[in-house]
Amino acid sequence: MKTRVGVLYGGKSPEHQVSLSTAMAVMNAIDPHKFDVIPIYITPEGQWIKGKRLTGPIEEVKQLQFTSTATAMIPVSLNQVPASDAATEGDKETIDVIFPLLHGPNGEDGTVQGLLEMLNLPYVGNGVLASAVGMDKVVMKNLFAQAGLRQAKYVSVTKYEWKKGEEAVYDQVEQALGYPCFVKPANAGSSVGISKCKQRDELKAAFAEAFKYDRKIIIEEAIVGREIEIGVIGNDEPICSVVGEIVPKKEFYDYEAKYEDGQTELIIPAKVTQEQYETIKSMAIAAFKALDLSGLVRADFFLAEDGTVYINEINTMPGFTPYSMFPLLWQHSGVPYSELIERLIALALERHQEKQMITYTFEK
Ligand code: G1L
Repeated sequence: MKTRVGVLYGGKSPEHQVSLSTAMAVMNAIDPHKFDVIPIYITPEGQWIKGKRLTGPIEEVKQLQFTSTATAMIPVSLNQVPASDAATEGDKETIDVIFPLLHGPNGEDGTVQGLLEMLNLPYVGNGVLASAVGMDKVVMKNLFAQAGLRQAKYVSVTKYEWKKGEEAVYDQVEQALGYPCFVKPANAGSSVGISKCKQRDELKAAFAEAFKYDRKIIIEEAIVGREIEIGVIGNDEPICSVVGEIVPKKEFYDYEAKYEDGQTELIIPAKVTQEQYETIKSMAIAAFKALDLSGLVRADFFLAEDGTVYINEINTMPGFTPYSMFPLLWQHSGVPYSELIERLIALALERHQEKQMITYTFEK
């Protein structure tokens, strides 16, 4: 019996298109001898539309952008696919596991994961808590600090505190961090509203800009160094990939640099010493445990000129096309794209089975 994978993509998000092309790559890479693929599209308006089971490769993303309202579904019917929608007669009526390829406020912050938990459906990737934590740079860094992980100094400010006394807040930031520093909305889903500041005037403008996107912002000391990333997969026994380096062609890795071709160069494996690689691996595993991650994560580091390793952030839903850093790291570690997808699905099922053994009621 083939495992039935529901691939969930699209969504009310600025990354709708990224999600579509990622979903196409994932669906085309899934081994059709082992899996049935059921596409589930969330329109930019937020409507859920389930497609028929795939019977061949997808040639263009257009094929995934269903418009028919005939198959419109409410999310809670995810685990009861109507027989009338089956691609062939005799199609089993359930989905075994969901592959959520969604980004932004409803997809990466734990909300979709929560819905899937309520439906008791296994899903690939991180759970509710880890997804939510990964979405908030301040909470993430507070947990890194508690785990004793070396990181850049940072300060968090709410819009309320800022409104109450702007100058006092700037003084505090200058005292704690100095220049240059980065100002970012705390919400990690947002690649907008980020500035690098070299003096007070720029700091003021950066605050105004970042507060357009969130009620909480983070100001970080700028670390001079190389950007090194590593992939981690697993549940209770996470394993690490080789490391990769991002060489930005712009001053810093902003929204455009991230998504426009040719704006960054990836070097895999990155040239680091064995000792640096060991440090990065153990910090990535420590972060995985501290944040209660499961399935996968991409952990991002700075390697300073003196060789000191700083953790920067983790990404619970990294770029996932065959040309993105995370899949490439695994390819260079001996796990090709299709196998990576299979392993992630197996980890999802394993975590779900473990969870079924937990007792939620008290019996007398
Ligand atoms: F399901 C996984 F494996 F956890 C997963 C989910 C989402 C991996 C990678 C992603 N990434 C994305 O969804 C995106 C970055 C392409 C956003 Cl649209």
